[in-house]
Amino acid sequence: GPLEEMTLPLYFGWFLVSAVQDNVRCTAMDFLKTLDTLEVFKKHLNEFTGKAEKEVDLEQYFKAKGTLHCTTKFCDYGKANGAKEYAEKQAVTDFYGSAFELSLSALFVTPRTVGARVSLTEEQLLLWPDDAEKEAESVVPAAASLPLGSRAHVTLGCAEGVEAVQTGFDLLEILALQQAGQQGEVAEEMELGTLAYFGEGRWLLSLREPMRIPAFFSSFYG
Ligand code: 2AM
Repeated sequence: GPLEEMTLPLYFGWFLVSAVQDNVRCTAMDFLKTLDTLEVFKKHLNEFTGKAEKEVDLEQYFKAKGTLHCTTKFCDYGKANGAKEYAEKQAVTDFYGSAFELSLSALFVTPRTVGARVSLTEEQLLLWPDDAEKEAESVVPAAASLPLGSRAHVTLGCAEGVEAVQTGFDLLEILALQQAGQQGEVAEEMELGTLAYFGEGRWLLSLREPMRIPAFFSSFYG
């Protein structure tokens, strides 16, 4: 009946401890503030605005999307493929409510989304669905050939009208380019790390020091 169907959440994931959410948000905001002042960014500004020489305030351009988390499995209250199987996985039931440390290893920006790449440990990969990358294949054809966990990220903001699910696709696109041998054009050495440009408005800041963030594995019902 309807009650049974409601027992599965909208999604499972790691939820950043609220005390560090502001930290991560501030780091991202500082990055955006710096990015849109860089000459190398301005040179490619039309990829964001559609027009040459217009200014863009990236902090306004991206809208926040609620509580910061790294989705492991989008269940859509049970309607998504494999939702029930995921919820019943041994690791999922064992680790439900447990504390983890997430490693945020890069920040990325595209005309659609801004996010943080999460580099998962072997233990964290136990909670990662086997088909998370393959599921993105229709959007990012090379996704299925990327290592497990490649899609792991925290959505930090989306452009007007863009859904959060896009953030993972944007990350996979950049990683697929890297896998194909494109290391991106080194654009700037920043305090936080090295900024590389991958064309079509795609920017990746590899952090010198990954951010280690406490997070709880849990679920969100909405
Ligand atoms: P996100 O993981 O990129 O932030 C609620 O919409 C949450 O589920 C968001 O965090 C969103 O994206 C994620 N989400 C929505 N649809 C999804 C899908 N089809 N596959 C994976 N994650 C999805």
